[in-house]
Amino acid sequence: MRAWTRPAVPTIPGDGRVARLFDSIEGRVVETRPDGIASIYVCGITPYDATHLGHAATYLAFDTLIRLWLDAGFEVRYVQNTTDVDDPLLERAARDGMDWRLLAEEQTDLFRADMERLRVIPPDHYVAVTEVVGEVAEAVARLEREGVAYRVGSDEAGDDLYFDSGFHNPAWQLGAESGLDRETMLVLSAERGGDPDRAGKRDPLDPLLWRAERPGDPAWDSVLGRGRPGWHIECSVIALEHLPATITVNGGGSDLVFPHHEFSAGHSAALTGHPLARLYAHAGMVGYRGEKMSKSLGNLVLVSRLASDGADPRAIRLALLGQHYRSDWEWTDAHLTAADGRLASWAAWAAAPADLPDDGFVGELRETLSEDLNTPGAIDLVDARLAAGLPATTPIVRAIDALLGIDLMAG
Ligand code: 5CA
Ligand code: ZN
Repeated sequence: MRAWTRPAVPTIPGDGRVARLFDSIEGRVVETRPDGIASIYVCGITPYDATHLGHAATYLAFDTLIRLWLDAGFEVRYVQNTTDVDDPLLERAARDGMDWRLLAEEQTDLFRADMERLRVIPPDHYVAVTEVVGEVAEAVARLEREGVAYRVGSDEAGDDLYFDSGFHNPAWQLGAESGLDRETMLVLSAERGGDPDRAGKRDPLDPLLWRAERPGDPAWDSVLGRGRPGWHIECSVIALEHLPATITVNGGGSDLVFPHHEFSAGHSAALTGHPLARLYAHAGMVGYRGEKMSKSLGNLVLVSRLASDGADPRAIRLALLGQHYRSDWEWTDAHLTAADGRLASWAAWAAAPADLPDDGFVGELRETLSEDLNTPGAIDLVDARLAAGLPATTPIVRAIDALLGIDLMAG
């Protein structure tokens, strides 16, 4: 599938730094260790109610990581999916009396336009689940042959297939990534698309790999008969299709830690014998009016709405980068007002940059950002430079563009 237009990313003088990042398994900030090529898979949207500020904040976090890797001279390979067939999307389409394909297409278009206006670097491969149904079915069939997937019969349809989360694999163990106890896993599984109460499973936590066709449900012909993919396996298969068996970073929001990332990693380990990723990174949740901003609650602030109300996309970007990616925080209009003021003063300061070599500031910016994507710290550094009456220089203006994605000379 087509992604979106890549923003220009200037090069900056001097050497970039290898980014350090909080790893959910280790529970601490560690060095990202790209193996020559830096590979990353970030979970994409389920295309409805796109693009709210929570989505945008998560993609901006990984955009910052990619910008740091590029600055450090790595070749980056980036893959993102879109969950263009799944229960929540189908439910929304049914609620609105809309064809689910049309809803997915419209919302994916809107998402692309929003990513482009926020100058987010696009993935090299942007893959819809509906493009890989055959590959998913083959992967599930292989897991069944190897005894890691099993069938659960249903009255209304053929057999569904489930993943045996108790299988023995040196590259994966249930709970290693999330660090959660069983009770919490059961609660989250029920809340986030799982079906712990379904009879006939080996373990209530075992996730669905393949759903046999039900009347009125979208389905595809495959080696498993007619049906459609489960949620976690789509990300394992799409990542494996375009990236090495063990990628540098697997990313998404913290609501994906369990069950989604835990099981994507499990499926992937079962298919390859290797861990899915060296490092699992999770962005905090953006809230609005007292709750997590979410499609199910409907407490959304959309990027496209802010833009059509006249917000400069650079100010939206600056407002989101003003919070540390790992914290949970709440959006208010004041964030945008403050970012707008900051953008205006930065742009005035940078209007005629001095053509001087860097005086060490770019190094400080790199060092700050490379320590777990400290974007608020980087913004503070620029603010402090302005407050001190020090000039904007060409290297600094280029660094703000390359690393923070904000082109102060535009607009
Ligand atoms: N399609 C799946 C992933 S395979 C999915 O979770 N889609 S989503 O549309 O619900 O979310 C897209 C991305 O935005 C995910 O990485 C998710 O973790 C993140 N996200 C969702 N809500 C928020 C929020 N309120 N704050 C920050 N990130 C969020
Ligand atoms: Zn995913």
